[in-house]
Amino acid sequence: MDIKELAIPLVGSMIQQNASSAALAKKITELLEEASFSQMQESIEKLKFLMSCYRCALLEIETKFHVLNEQFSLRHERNPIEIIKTRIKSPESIQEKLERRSLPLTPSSLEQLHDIAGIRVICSFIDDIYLLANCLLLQDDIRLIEQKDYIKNPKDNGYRSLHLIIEVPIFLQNEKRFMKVEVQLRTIAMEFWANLEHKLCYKKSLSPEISQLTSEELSQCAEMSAQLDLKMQHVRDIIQNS
Ligand code: 0O2
Repeated sequence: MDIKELAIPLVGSMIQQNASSAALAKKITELLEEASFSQMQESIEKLKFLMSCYRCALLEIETKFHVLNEQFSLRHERNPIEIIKTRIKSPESIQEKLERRSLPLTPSSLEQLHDIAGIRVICSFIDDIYLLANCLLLQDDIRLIEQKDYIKNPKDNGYRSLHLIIEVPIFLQNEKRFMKVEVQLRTIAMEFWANLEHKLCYKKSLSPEISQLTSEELSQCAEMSAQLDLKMQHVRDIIQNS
């Protein structure tokens, strides 16, 4: 219930009864506490609902990739997907991102983040990444919001992956909701590099000397693993065309 609906008649009747200002102040404090507690409860319920919607969206997208993998293996006798990982962003990471963007911790600002639900698809070869991404984006219930191709345009540190922000509908008891999901597609070699770089340096405040020493080495490793991806794809092409 709205605080005004509670407070105005109550405070009015207390004034009529000549209640002391201390009693009035106490009652108003109690009402405010009650109202903020119920608002907090309401926000928690909304957050729980939103997180459940993100989990449902991940289920939808994960299934789509399993279906594509299954179909491909029937036609080509090999699976383009090695591993699928899903994650819901941790509360600490959500809080850090909202603070970085000067947004309050509310359900509506949470909806402005695009990567609360994330799925990572680890592929065998580079061209499997584009094949899977295209197949997903051709599905008529998927909306592409944003695409970042860090394979064609690697980050300065050497990071490579294809990132898609998509919207997928989920069907609830009485409604259809479009939920955003971040899809990261990469090869085993890209995953190997990104996992180790994440452990060692990503978002860590290393000293300028250490950063300078390691960044060159890391970008060389990224270049080597990119070469490895190309060589493995070449070997596959020779075998496929033989
Ligand atoms: P985590 O811990 O993996 O969830 P922002 O999310 O605001 O930092 P932006 O532009 O929204 O930046 O995202 P971008 O560039 O598309 O990258 C988002 C995700 O890609 C990151 O999520 C990482 O998972 C991965 N990523 C991007 N750059 C790097 C990198 O240099 N090294 C590694 N190892 N991973 C990277 P989170 O939420 O930052 O981290």
